[in-house]
Amino acid sequence: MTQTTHPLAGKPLVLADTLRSGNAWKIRLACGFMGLALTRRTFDIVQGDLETNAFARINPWRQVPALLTPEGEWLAESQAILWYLAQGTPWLPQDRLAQAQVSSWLSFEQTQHMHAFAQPRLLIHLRQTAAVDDPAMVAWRAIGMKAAALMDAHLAGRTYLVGGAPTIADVALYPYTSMAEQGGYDLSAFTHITAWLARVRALPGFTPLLETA
Ligand SMILES: N[C@@H](CCC(=O)N[C@@H](CS)C(=O)NCC(=O)O)C(=O)O
Repeated sequence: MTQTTHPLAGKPLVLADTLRSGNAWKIRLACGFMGLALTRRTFDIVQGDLETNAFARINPWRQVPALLTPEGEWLAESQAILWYLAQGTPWLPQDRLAQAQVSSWLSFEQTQHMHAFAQPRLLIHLRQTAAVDDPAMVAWRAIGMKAAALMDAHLAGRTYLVGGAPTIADVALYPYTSMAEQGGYDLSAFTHITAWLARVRALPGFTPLLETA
C-alpha cells in the first residue's frame, strides 16, 4: 500500500473508551494502522462512569467509544468514527461500489454480528455472571455462528473483506471475531476466518486490546 500523509496526521484525537471495550478497540486498531496518535480517556462502566453528567456531555447515549475530533466535537458510534478516520485514505476506498461494500460490512457487524459476540463475552468472561452453557448464551452463539458462517464463506478466496487491501470493514469485524472464544465460541472450523484474523493481526501498526498483551 502506498504510504501517504494522513489528513489528520499531527492533529489531536482523544478517545473515550473503557479498558476492554471491543467497540473502542476498533478505533485504537484503526489509529495504529493509520499511524495516528491517540490520547485515551478510559472510563469504568462498573464504577458508573458512563452515568455521570460529565460523561453525558461526551456522549448523551452513554456508550463508548466516542472520539473528540480536532474540530472539538465528540463523535459517537464506532463505525462513524472509523469512517471519519478513514476518509481520504486507502482504508475507505474511493470507488463507489467498494465504498458501499464497506458500508454493508459495517452494518452487518452492528446488526448481525456484534451483539451475538459481545454479550456472551461480557457475561461469561468479563462479568462472570453467566455460564458457557446457559440457554441465553447458547442462543447468542447460534446467532453468532450464522454470522461467522457468512463471513467465512465470503472470505473464501479473498484476502480481506472488500477488495485486495484492508479497509475499515476488516477493522470493524476484527475485535469481536478475534475474542469469540471468551464467549464460549469455537470458530476453529472456519478456516478462512482464522487465516483472515492472522492477516489482520500481522498488519503493521496492529494494537493489542490490552497494552500489556
Ligand atoms: N453501536 C455502538 C455500541 C457501543 C457499545 O456497545 N459500547 C459498550 C462498550 S463495548 C458500552 O458503552 N456499554 C455501556 C452501556 O451500553 O451501558 C458502537 O458501535 O459504538
